[in-house]
Amino acid sequence: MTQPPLFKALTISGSDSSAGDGIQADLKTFASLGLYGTSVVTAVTAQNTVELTAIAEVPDEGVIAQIDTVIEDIGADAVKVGMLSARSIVENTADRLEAWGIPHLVVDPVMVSRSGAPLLHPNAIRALVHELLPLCTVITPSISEAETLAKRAIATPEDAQEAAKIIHAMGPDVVVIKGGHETGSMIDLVFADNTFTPIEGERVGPGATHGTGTTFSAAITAFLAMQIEPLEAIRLARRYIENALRHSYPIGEGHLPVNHFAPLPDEITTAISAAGNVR
Ligand code: PXL
Repeated sequence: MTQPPLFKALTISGSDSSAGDGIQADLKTFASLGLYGTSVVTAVTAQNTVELTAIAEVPDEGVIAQIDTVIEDIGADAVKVGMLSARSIVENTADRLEAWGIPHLVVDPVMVSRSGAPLLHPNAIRALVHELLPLCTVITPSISEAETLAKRAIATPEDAQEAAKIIHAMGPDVVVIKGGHETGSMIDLVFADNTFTPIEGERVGPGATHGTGTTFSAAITAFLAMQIEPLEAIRLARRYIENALRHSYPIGEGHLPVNHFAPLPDEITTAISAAGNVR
């Protein structure tokens, strides 16, 4: 009997002790979409739904060993990078991913946590742009992250288009500037193949926001691992995060964690079956 494919996705990111964000959100997303998820921890954060109280970075040798050990044996159909914290972690991650030749790389250029704590040292941004972005398939900045990367303010849709072009020129095949965290428009702007595609989202909330950006980029990674085309992967990931937000857990005193295991919309189960994944 031949086995159907079991797709694998790797996340390289920080641990969130409240399990709504970071590595834990990534692994829950991968599992709920039927993938085998693996993880490389870059930093251990002490977090709850209200605040982030401490960060302990994993030493460089530890990060390198985790990447090499997982990929050598298990491999990865797609990789996601989230919280990298230090410049040396950015440099080593880029070096190892380049050496292994990853098929799809999603970069979520997280810079501050939901509660406002720094997740990337300012001196690491250059390394992110020059070493990681040339390897990147899809990058998912928020508006403020896009402003930092493109070094220009975004006040209008035209500004966002300009920023997307600037970031695209740094290497990623597809740039998604997320509208979700801002008030007003909920439109994600996608730039790929010289074309802008707005992806309309439903605004869910307020209140449930712990882990939204992380879960969105993890879901894109999962769909890319299933060999789904980037634009469709982004559209499906939008549906996935909306559904997870709608069913968020009433936990803690702060931002509610999204529910990764909410029953999936038919559109998503159909896409997973069509991709041939086993769930
Ligand atoms: O809000 C993003 C975030 C928060 N905390 C941890 C993370 C990330 C994103 O990757 O890793 C630990």
